[in-house]
Amino acid sequence: LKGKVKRFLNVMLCLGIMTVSASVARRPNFIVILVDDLDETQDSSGELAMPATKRLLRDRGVTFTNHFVTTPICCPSRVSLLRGQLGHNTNFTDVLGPHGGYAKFRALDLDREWLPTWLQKAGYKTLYTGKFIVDYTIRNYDPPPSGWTVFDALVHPFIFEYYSPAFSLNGGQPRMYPAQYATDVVAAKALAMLRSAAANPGGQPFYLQVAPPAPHHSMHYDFTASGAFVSRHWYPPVPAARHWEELSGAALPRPPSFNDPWVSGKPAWLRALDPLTAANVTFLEEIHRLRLRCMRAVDEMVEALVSELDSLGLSDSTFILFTSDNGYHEEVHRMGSGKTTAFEEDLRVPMMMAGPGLAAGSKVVTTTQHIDIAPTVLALADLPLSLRQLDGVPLPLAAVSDGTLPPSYVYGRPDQGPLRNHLMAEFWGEWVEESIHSHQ
Ligand SMILES: *[C@@H]1O[C@H](CO)[C@@H](O)[C@H](O)[C@H]1NC(C)=O
Ligand SMILES: *[C@@H]1O[C@H](CO)[C@@H](O)[C@H](O)[C@H]1NC(C)=O
Ligand SMILES: [Ca+2]
Repeated sequence: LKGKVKRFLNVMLCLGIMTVSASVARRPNFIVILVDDLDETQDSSGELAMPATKRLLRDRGVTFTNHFVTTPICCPSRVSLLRGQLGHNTNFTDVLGPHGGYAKFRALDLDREWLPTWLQKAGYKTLYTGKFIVDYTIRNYDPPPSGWTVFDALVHPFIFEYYSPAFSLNGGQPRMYPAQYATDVVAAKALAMLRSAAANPGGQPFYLQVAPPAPHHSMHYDFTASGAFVSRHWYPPVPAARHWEELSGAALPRPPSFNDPWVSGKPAWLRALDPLTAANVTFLEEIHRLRLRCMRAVDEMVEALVSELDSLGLSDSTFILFTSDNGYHEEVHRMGSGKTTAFEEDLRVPMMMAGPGLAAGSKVVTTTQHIDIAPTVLALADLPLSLRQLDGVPLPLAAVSDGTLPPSYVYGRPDQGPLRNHLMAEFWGEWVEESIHSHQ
């Protein structure tokens, strides 16, 4: 293809009709797939549940083997990712108000300076579908966050209803998809967005973020007749009917921290936990299998997106990333299932990236974090990184590149040095046990 482009440009030059815009390389496209609560340490993101994702992203691209979130819970993590900024600097530190929630997001104007806005100013089409933040609801959906050409997001209280999700398109009246499977609805929307971006006669590049709510627990809410909140309930995640019987032999790994027998020297809240019973473990293993089965539909979605990219001829000009908003723990350190702790299970997440110039099957071992994703997108799009709010640095791609990354692509910043050997993680709020034994 490169040869063809060169020949075409030569012909244009000979004809003397080379225009200025033709001499500027087209900026790359991006697809960022952000799943919900997928761990890296407990085998939920492995070959078993996601064979296509591994084949299409790991084998064709780069795996980041030490990638961590900065805040191990969804909403702060999602906002940090899109602003390239740590939670104590966004000051968006929780799921709901007063320290998080959509009202606080709006009050802090967090969508004035963030990745979609920067990309949009540079001529990108910016597309979003799936879960944005938990507190984007059937009441506050309008106005939607700014910066998106199309914003089609799940709305609370239907975000974790796997079989009847509801979405608001560009701040419009929420629409429910009764009996349809959430991940499949997100996949269909993402594919439609991809096709329409590809068909764009203006040739604008695009940034597409796809955020299925899997494999998060299912949640149901009770309200009074007048709409006041009464209570919320956690239930196990719900796989698509076609995957219900799969992976019945899958088991949780048993690391040394499994049902930790040595809790002395651990934090007081952890010492206060009883050891898990055999019944607890049986239950948690079943949750694990349900999580894996939920990832089967995500795997199909990834495969459909990549094969659509291939057939649209966009694989050579599109970077595709796969990661999760936080990790997850089950039955380690005596905990049941959940996230938000400072344990590695909750902080470490899968991170794969494929695209033009990235060596197939390569690995980056340097410590990287979600705050590095926005700077990476900016650098690959050849946009300035001078924004003061960026706490992250572009991902270290030089060693895994075939030399065709933009010349301006530099890992790190002069004031921070190239190599990071630490990670930063912070969390404010309450630790919640998500198992069915803890209805409250
Ligand atoms: C951060 O938000 C909290 C409320 O969640 C507020 O009390 C505090 O003043 C804010 N901090 C800054 C620096 O704005
Ligand atoms: C373990 O089972 C006991 C008894 O049913 C229950 O009280 C406890 O909450 C369970 N622990 C977890 C982590 O699920
Ligand atoms: Ca999450």
